[in-house]
Amino acid sequence: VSEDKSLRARMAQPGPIVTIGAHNGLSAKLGAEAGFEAIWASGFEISASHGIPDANILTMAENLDAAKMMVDVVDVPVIADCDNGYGNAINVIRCVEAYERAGIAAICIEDNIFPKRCSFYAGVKRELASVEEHAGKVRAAKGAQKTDAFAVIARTEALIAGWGMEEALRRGRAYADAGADFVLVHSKSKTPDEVLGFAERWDRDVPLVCVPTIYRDTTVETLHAAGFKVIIFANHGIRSSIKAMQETFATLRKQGFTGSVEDRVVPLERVYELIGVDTMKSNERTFMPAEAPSVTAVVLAAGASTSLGPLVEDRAKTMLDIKGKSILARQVETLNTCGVKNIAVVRGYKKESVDLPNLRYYDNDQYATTNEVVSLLTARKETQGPFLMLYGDIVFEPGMLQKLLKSPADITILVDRSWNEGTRPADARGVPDLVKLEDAATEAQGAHRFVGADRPRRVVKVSNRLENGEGHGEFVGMALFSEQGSAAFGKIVAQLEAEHEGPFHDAPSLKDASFTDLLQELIDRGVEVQALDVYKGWLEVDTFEDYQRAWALL
Ligand code: SPV
Ligand code: MG
Repeated sequence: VSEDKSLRARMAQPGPIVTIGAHNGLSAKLGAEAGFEAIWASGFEISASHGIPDANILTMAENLDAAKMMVDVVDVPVIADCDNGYGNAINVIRCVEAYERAGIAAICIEDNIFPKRCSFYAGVKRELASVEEHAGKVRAAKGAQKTDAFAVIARTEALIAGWGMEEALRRGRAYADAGADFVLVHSKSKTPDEVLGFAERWDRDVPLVCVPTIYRDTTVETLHAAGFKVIIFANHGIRSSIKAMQETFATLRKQGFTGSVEDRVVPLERVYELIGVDTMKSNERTFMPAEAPSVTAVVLAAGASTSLGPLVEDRAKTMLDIKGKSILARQVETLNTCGVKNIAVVRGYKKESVDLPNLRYYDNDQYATTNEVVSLLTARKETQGPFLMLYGDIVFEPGMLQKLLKSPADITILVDRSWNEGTRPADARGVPDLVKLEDAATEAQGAHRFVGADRPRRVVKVSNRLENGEGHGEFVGMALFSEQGSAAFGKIVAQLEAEHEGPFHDAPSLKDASFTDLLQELIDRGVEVQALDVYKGWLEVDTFEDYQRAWALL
């Protein structure tokens, strides 16, 4: 027992040690918070909290577990009610060893025979151990403790059993003489006369303990003045909680809505405070890897498709149905699965058809005369922090997105290294956005089969005008911007808007620019853009043939 949790240390100080009964960690915490000097791990409360009588039905181990819960969460001494020591002197020895090891300040053992009955139950068999036997248990307990800080309270039930004052005093003295640190005299008289009378005749140096449950109008001051050092309010915690729960439950049952009991219950925050959620949070911050800031997805879905004909007569391309689900619905599902919950969609062509729930919408009403960069800037608000740019007409495997989201780089794009394997017939594909990488093995060297390594590579060029053989892969239409990446993006875009005139990379002007033109601008201005390899697993629905392939693939 540490010094501050020791009852013996506290005993040397003046004034009463007012103790509150508890049955678990939470009730012990409330007791300590209310300012009680010690916690009484009450057999009455612990049994009641298990829903069973206080009659040595619970084992020592169960009582010890409850007491340990208390020791673990309070800084005041915990006094454990150990009934009759769970058996004879031999049981008492093990009891002391176990409780002292657990950090309990003191145990209390009473002279009931095993199995005991709660002192207050009327009409139950009540037998006391002989004074010699109980004094022997007290000696056993004192002999078993390892440290001076530990204390043993010997309790006599002589008054409870109706054996009279003389017997109570005889027993109290015998236990004090056997080495008890305190003597508890228990009474169920409605007046304090018995315990006050006992105290008056007490002729040992050993301090006294009482439990004023039935003589309920006697104050701590009176009892302390009479000679009681420790005063135990043994069971008022659990009794008040029974009353509170009963009333709350009855109201809830009747009213059928939780607001009906809001004024009877503590706010959730009070529970969090009691159990130390703040400490847990700060420990999370200190000891656990920081979570990546949450990413917002911006889906570019404004453009009108020229080559899908009647399929997109009444809807935006992103709303094309593939096996019962639109492209956008599939994207949202995958984004959510990967933990991306903030999703913004830029609409344009047939914007009213894009109406999935829980998304934020931005409209590029100039979609017919502008391109991706303008669309992206329509949702500028969403690009202030980490964001993920996504074309609205791609379907892809979740693994690709997972891989991209893990990238530590400031700007990362996914590049399909299988693009030139002929999986997309030349006549069916649009003009692909090709990506040229630094240090990448070229197709000519036959090394592209070894791609897919997780090592990111720097993008040198991205364009739909790269010659065959010059590009190493195809831009998949997904790009991730970190906090820094989005800051660089924002700064450069602002400059471009203010100053740029004339052609812009592959586009005749900034307003006609695609996302890849913007990427090239970032690269040309020295911003590093990294590529992560993927190998198939996605497709862009641009033509009728793409659409057919999507049906076949999914
Ligand atoms: C207890 O709290 O379990 C006690 C005190 O032993 S009393 O219930 O009053 O006996
Ligand atoms: Mg008890």
